[in-house]
Amino acid sequence: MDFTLTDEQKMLRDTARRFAENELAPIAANVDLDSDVPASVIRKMAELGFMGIVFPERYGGFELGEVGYCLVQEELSRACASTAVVLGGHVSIGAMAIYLAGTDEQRERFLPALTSGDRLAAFALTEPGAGSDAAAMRTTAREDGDEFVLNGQKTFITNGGIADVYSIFARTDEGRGVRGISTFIVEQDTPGFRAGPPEKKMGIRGSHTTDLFLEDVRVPKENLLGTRGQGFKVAMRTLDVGRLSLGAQCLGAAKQALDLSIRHATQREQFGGAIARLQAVQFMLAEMAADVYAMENIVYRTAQMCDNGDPFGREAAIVKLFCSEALNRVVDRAVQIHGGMGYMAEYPIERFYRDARITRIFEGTNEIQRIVIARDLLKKKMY
Ligand code: COS
Repeated sequence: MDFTLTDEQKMLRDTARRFAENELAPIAANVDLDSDVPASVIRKMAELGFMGIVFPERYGGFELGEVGYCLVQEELSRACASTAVVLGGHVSIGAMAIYLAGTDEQRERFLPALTSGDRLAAFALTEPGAGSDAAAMRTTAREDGDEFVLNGQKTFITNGGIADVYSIFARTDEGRGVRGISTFIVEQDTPGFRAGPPEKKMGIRGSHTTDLFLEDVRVPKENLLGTRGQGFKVAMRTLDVGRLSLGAQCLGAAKQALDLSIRHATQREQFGGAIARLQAVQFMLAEMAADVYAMENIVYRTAQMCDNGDPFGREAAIVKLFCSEALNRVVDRAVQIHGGMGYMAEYPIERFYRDARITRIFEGTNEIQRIVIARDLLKKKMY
């Protein structure tokens, strides 16, 4: 595997790094405190082209692939997990579902405004009674003349209330199980469609997470994405991509937690010298570095597989599982190395620790990732 970056990829990474260091890091504590990623930050990401990295030029994108997108997610996540999650909800799942499932006409109709960042996207699969068991969804879409009429409730939706365009999954055909689910585009101002208030969360507080309510929401048939009955597969294919780039978010946060820990260990003095001279601290730093190195390798290897058009569903689940567990180990050790200071909200490590916890849950719990991995192994009867 060749991990050398092209000049374009290096430029993209450097742009993301400068933006993260100069514009995100200084406000990240306030983003958390105010539970809001400012609209100006989202606009700036759009100006820098982050919304279109992964999509083809013909839809207004830059065609820099998942590798390019992961580089950006990694850099943003070093500074502000909430901002990375807003971008992820928009690119990796919201707009991605339209790209993966849409016809050419639908892609042309919706993607340019999303790749430019003029409009923000969200992905709505989860329901109060359908979390890990996504196929148990009860939201319905009934055909009525030239329209579909949607009714139901979605929950825990990233970018809820601030997105303009929602990829929504609903049951079109009762009694057909996973083959009775379809994907629809619902625009924010459609009558009968509304978002609930933002949830109060342990971490990633700056990203908005809301319920969505659909009461006789009428959408034209042209808003049925791709083929009727294929919605569950659309959701699963989209989540493959989302899980991969979530690995890049974990990687960025872990690298930053490690760097902060190295700095603290070399500056903090106890028992007559820097705590970095103590083997107990060195062992923690070494374990953290081993996790970061492994994360970096599996994220970019899998991103390359995705860009090459190779199947990568099992690998994406491994990336999600490993990187989220590794990040949680890393931030736990980072708090330990920082001691009392690691527990205080005054220092960024406390926020990194809270922000990390969700990565083991969203985009499919790690228990679900284990199921995806094991099923694939058993289906193929080999590694
Ligand atoms: N790509 C394409 N198709 C896929 C797929 C993938 N990654 N994964 C599954 N499918 C297909 C299967 O091939 C099957 O199609 P056929 O019936 O034609 O063979 C269909 O989808 C149903 O798959 P399966 O039988 O595995 O469905 P299950 O109901 O058992 O559910 C899990 C599978 C548990 C893996 C799924 O419900 C899941 O991922 N749940 C977690 C949901 C989630 O991640 N939520 C996060 C919130 S959104 S941010």
